[in-house]
Parts: sequence; C-alpha cells; structure tokens
Amino acid sequence: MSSPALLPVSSRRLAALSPSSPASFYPHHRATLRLSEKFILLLILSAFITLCFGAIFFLPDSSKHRRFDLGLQDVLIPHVEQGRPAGRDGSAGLQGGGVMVHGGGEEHQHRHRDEEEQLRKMIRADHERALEEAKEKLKKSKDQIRAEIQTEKNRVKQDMKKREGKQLPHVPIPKLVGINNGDPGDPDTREKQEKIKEMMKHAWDNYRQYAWGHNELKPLSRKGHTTNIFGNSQLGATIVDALDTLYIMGLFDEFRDGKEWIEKNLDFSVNAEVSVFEVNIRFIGGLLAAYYLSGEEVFKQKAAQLAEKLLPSFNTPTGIPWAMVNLKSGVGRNWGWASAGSSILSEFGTLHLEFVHMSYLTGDPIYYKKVLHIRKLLQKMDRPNGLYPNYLNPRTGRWGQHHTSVGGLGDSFYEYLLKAWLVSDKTDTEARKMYDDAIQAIEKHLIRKSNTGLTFIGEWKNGHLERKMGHLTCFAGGMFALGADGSPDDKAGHYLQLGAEIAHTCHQSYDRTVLKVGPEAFKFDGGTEAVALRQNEKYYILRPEVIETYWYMWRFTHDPKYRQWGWEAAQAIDKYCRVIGGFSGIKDVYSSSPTYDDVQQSFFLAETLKYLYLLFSSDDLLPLDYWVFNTEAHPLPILRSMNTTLSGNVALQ
Ligand code: DMJ
Repeated sequence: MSSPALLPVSSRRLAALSPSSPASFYPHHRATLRLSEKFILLLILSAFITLCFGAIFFLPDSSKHRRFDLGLQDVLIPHVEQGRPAGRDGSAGLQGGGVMVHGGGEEHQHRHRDEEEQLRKMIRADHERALEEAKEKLKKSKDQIRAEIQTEKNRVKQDMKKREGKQLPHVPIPKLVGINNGDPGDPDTREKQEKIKEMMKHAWDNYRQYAWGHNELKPLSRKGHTTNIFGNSQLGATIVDALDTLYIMGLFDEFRDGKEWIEKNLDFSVNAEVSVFEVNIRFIGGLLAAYYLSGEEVFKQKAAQLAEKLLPSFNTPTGIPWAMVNLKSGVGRNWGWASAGSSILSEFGTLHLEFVHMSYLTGDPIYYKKVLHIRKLLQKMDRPNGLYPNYLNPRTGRWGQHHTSVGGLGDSFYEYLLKAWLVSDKTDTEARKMYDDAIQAIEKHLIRKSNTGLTFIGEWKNGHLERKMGHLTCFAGGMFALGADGSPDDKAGHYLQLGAEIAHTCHQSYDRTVLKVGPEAFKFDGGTEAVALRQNEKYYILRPEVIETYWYMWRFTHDPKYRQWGWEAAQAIDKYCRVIGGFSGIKDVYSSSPTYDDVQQSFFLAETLKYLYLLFSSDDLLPLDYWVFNTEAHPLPILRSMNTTLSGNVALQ
C-alpha cells in the first residue's frame, strides 16, 4: 500500500483501438509485421530504380568515368573490406570506416583504379542480384506475394511464442482450499453479495466496452486511461487486476474474456518505464492469483516473464531496487520527488510475497534471494527510535528524510513482514520478529488517542508527530487483527482491540462526511477529529483500505457492525460514485453535489469490490488459514512445503 499511485501523472493520449481487430492489440508486433510488408514493397521498387540507374551507370561513357574519378580525388571513399559487400545503394561500405585518398602519384592512381574497379564489380554484382530477385518477385501473383507476407508474419509470431513459452518446472501446487461461491446462507446477506457482484459487472462491462486493453477506464469520457506507474503502454491493468475477483464471483465468461486478452496481447517486451512495486502487486500478484484459482498455465507463464523483466531494477550498488524500470532496456531510476534520490520503503519492501511465489513456481532462487537481501540490509541498519524511515538511498544505503508512516510510502512494508511469516506457514520467524519490533515502535511513537478517544496513527516527521491519518493507513486495522495470533507475550487480545479501534476511527472518517465515503486524509487537531481540512485531501478515489479492515475484523470477530459498516460504504459508493460508464472517484466527499475525477481505478475491481464481496460471503471462501492476500487483495496460497522448497534448499542459502 503506497501513495505513488496518486501522484500527479501525465496523461498520455492513447490511440483508440478497435476491439474487433486482434492484430491491432499488438502495437509492437504490428510495427514488426508492417515493416516486413513495407520492406518487400521497397525491395521491388528499389529493384526497378536500380535497373534504370544501372543502365545509365554502366554505359561505357568515359565522360561519366572522368566525373566519377574527379569526384573521388578528395573525398572519403569506401574502404572495401574483403568479402564485405557494400549496401545496395553503394554506400553501406562507409560504415566500415573510410580512408582519405589524396590525389597525386602514379602508383597511388593505379591502386585507386583497382579499388574503383573492385568496387564497381561489387556494385554490379549486387545490382544483378537485386534485379534477379525483383524479376522473381514479379513472376509471382499477388496472392503468392500475400501468402509470403503471411508466412513471414507467422514466423515472427512463432518466434515470439517460442521466446515466451520457456518451460517451467512442475512443482507441487499448494493445497488450494475454499475456492467456492461463499454462499452466506441467509437471504439478506445473499442479496447484498449479489448487489456487489452486480457492481462488479457494471465496472467490468463498461471497461470492456470503452477501454478494453487500456490500463484503466475513464467512466465519464468513456475511454481508456493510464498513469505513469504503467509507463506509456497498454498493459490491460484492469484486466489483470480484476481476474481473480471475477473468478471468485463466478463471472466465468468475463474471466475467459480476460484470459483470452492476456493470452493474445499481454506482452512485456515493451519500451515502457513502469513502477516495479505497482507492476509487482497488480500484475504479478494478479496473474499468480488467477493461476492458483483457475489452474490455467498461461497466467503462470506470464507472471514468470514479467518477474524476469523486473530483475534489472535490482542492479543498484546496494541491491535495493529502483522504483522504476524500463521493461525493454532494463534501465532503472527513482521517482524525481523522492527524498535525495531515494527508493521508497513501501515499494522495495512490498515484493516479498510475490517473489517467494515466483521462486517456488520457477524453481529459480533468484527472486527469493533478491528480497531476502533487502531484508538483511534493513536488519543491519540503525533505526531512529526503532522506526523505519520511508526513504532509503539505493546508491549509498543511507536513509533519506526521517519520515515514518504506516500510510503512504511506508504501509505495505509492515504488512509484508507479517505476511512473509504467514505465507511461510509461520516458519519465517525472522520476518515475524521484524514485524513485532516495528509495531512496538509504531505503537510507542505514532499511535495516539484523540481528545474524544479516537485511536489514530499519525505520521512521524523529523522528530515531530503529525496528527493526521491517511485513508491508506486504515488498512492497519486489518493488519493488527491478522497479526494478533502469534504476537509476543500473548498480546493477541490487545492487537485485536487495536484493530477494532482503528476500524472505528476509519468508520468515523466515513460517517463524518456528507457522501458517507471517506476522505484521503483526516486530522486530529484541536476540535477537528477524523475530518479532512485541506481541499486537496477531501477526495475519495474508490480506495479499499477501510473496507479491507472491516472484512478482516468481520472474519476475526463476526461482530455484525462490520457488515453493517461495509454495507453503508457499498451503498454510498453505488449512489455517488456510480455513473453510466462505470464508477468514478469523487473530488469532495463533503459536498452534496459530487464532482468526479473520471477515473475507475483498477484497484476498485481488484480490492474494493473483492473485500466487499468477501464481507458478505461465508468464511469458507478463501479461508485465512490457507490464503494470504497480497497488498492488492490477490490471494496467494500459503506455501506449507516452503521449508523444503525454499529455506531448506541449499541453493537458496
Ligand atoms: C492499492 O494499489 C494497494 O492497496 C496499494 O498497496 C496501495 N494503494 C492502492 C489502493 O489504495
């Protein structure tokens, strides 16, 4: 969980593509294929020109020769290497390095004439060859030429498939429990569950109709949308992010459509600079969850291809990855706004779950090693007051500004320490210890009670506590509840209580608005409690964190108020964020006439609607004893055999 998704992005104009022509979804392939067509046409044309030009050029006209000689006296002429033909236009030889020929001297002139003759022979041979090729081509019918072009196209496709189809080892699939329809049993809850499914249909159908293949949907403009976290490529972020929600809800036709798009179009060899964190949690997480739920190999293959593409981001002096990487060139860099060129804690600290699964599925320890290296490095570092600052410079290995947050820039780092322990079937005790220590420091320095008794988590900024809590921070209620079992000194009750208090505060942040959905950040200053003051903190962009906490609290306590609060939120979203073309974020939750930001975030389908659906489902749908949800709500199975496959494997130590 991190806020960069929110940072201002330069919107890029994306060409509208027709869903009816599958080839148009391969921007990269399309370029390759068009190139080969153009190349053949160009070949034919150049052969004709060559024919005419050759006729004039090779006439035994001495005046022309003289002019040629003169021209060569003081210019660069191609240095003709043995066996290295010049290009068709006679110029490519220049690339091999030219020699400067100065006039004068009989011997030199002889040599010069020989060279010239040799050059001329080569040009002639080359032209003759071109002529033959052109004649051959012209003998062919239009259909034959077309067929040849098609063969060439198929060859390019095959090549790409081969590259993509690297065989992965067969590994035992962890026990997959609780993939069912989660029927809640009672008609009232069933009706609510159905309503959430209907909302998902509305979000998906509109994306399908207006923005298919684009990263996200602009529900008012009814066209595609993207942000800088996905680079300038159409990677179908909403499709990948939504797949497992579709599957869980039993929307199998929609799931199949998404799978087909991924199979045919999702290509990571694109020249796009993407956020390593976002691509990891949304794409690798989404593909892995879709794989485990459906068993469809294609998702595993695509996840493996993408994971490999992220590896170059770790090529820094410390092994702390860059925030962004170019999927094609592998060049990485950090966000310009981050303190002193730093990488962000919540970004490089939110790779563990997916990377452990990647090592498990590919049999390649590299992913596990990379994330373990990050952990070891963090363990060795001094921490001001036991807190982890949000910024770490990947060149120097030093902290940037001493800001600590359980919201944006810090959040999911803590979440992944806990979940690393959970996904290892509670054997990764090192991760659990780091989590416990971090939470202790957070409780001591960041968690406070407001004047009226609301528990909140503030932000630490250079030795000062800012009494402000972000919507993102609200996920922590669920995290405390999830981590309660296994906490040191048997403080399970305490952490469950803390989770409940955070849930209550976050509910208040919703309840104190006009539209009954919560603002991006809210204060606890003086008389102001759980309310946003600044205009630029009053927006709601369909975020999931508050509902996420309701769901965890529901699973652990079965207190009906969590279903009640979740239903209030669902109704508010349906009433105020729903538009004809999907769901949109709103700019001011305190204004009775909502204005829209015109973005349907992919995490709305991945997380918000999934957590709502789970809240109104029975507990045996994806039980938490078997599944760990990544920070984008993609369920990954607990690796019970991980001792033998990961930490017990000598290759990984
Ligand atoms: C999601 O992409 C993830 O939850 C991430 O960890 C934080 N931000 C968004 C949702 O708000």
